Amino acid sequence: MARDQLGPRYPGASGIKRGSTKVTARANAMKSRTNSLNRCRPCLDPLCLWRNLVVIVVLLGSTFAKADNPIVENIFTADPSARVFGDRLYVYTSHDQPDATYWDMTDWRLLSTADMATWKDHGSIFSLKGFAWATRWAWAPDCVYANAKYYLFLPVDRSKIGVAVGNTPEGPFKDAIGKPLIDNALMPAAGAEPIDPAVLIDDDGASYLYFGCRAPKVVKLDSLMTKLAGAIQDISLLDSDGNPIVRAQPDEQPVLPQGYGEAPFTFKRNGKYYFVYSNGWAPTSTQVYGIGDSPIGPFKYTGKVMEHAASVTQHGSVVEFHGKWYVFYHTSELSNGNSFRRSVCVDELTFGGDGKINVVTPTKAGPAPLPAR
Ligand code: FUB
Repeated sequence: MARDQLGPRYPGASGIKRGSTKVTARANAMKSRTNSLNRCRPCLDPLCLWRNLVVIVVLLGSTFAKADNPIVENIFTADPSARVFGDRLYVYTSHDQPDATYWDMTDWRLLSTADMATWKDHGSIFSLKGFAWATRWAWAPDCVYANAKYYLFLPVDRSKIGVAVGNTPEGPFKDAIGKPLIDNALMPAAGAEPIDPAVLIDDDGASYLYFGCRAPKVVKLDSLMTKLAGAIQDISLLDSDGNPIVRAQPDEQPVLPQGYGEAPFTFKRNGKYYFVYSNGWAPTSTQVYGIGDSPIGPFKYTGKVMEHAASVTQHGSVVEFHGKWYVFYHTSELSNGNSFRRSVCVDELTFGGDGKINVVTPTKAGPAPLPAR
C-alpha cells in the first residue's frame, strides 16, 4: 500500500493540548533567547556579559538533566530504547518536534547515565538526511552492540527500516547498506506497517529483529547485522489460556488487555524470553508482556509491565543495569496531553519469585540514584 493511502494511524490520537501552556511558554522563551543571541555581537557591555552568562548556565542545565520524571524537559523525546554499554546506560529516543501536530520527527537523540540520576544529553545522533532513500517520520529507534560496532535500527516512512553503524554508542553513524534493511514494498511479509524495530542478541550470538504495528514480526539477522538471515515470520502471541490472540485490523484497537498494538521489545531473564509490547491506544492501554521459551515465540500473555502511562502511545523498554531492572516509557504530561509531544521517563521494575513482573506504577520521582562507583 502506498504511504499516502495509509489511514489515520491511531483511533483517538489527538494533538489537542489540555490545561496550561507551560511548554509553549518554554518554547517561546527559547525562541526569544535565540533571537537575542542572533542580534548579539561580542562586546564588553556588562549587561551583555551578564546575559551571555545566563545563556551559558541555561545551556549547561539542558546538557545535564535532572533525575526525576521526565528525565529531559528542554526537548520532547519518545520511544525510549535503553541499552547498557560498558558502565553506562544509554537511551536511544525519537525526537518529537516542539510544535508537532503529527509524529513528523526528523532525527533521533541519545541520553545516557552512569547512576540513574544525572543524565547526559548527547544531542542528535542521526537524522533522516543520513538515509538518502528515506523521506519522513523518524520513529522509534534501537541500538545494539555487535562485531565491535554499534548498530542503529531506525524506522522511517512507516514502511521501511534502515540500519546505521558507528564505532561508539553516540556515533557518528552512517547508513550501513545504502538501502532499507526492511521495505514492505519489496517484502510483503513485513506487513502493512513495519515500524518499531528492536533487536535481541541471544546468548548464542544469534540476533533477532522484532518490529510491526498491529502484526508482530520477527526475522533473524546475519552475523554482520546488516542482512536478513531468513524469512520474516509472524510472531505467535497466545492469550493467558493458550489460545491465539486475534490480530487487530488496520485502524482497529487491539482487544484489551492482551491484544497487540506496537512497540515490541524482547529481553531474556533466567532462560525465558519476555516479549514486551503496547496493547494499543485506548485510555487504559499500556505496556504488557508474554513469556516464551524461544526468541521467536510463541509468547503467552502474562500481564502488564506497568500501569497506563499518560500518553496515547505506550512505548518502552526493559533493561538491567548494575543489578537493578528498569522500565522506560514516555508520557505526554509535559505538553499537557499532546500526543505528538512526549517525554521519556523511567521507573524501577522488580520481578516476583515466579518470574512475573510486579506491575510498575509510573512515578514523578523516578528511580533512586545508584551508589557512586
Ligand atoms: O513515535 C512514533 C510512534 O508512536 C512509534 O513508532 C510508536 O511506537 C508510538 O510510540
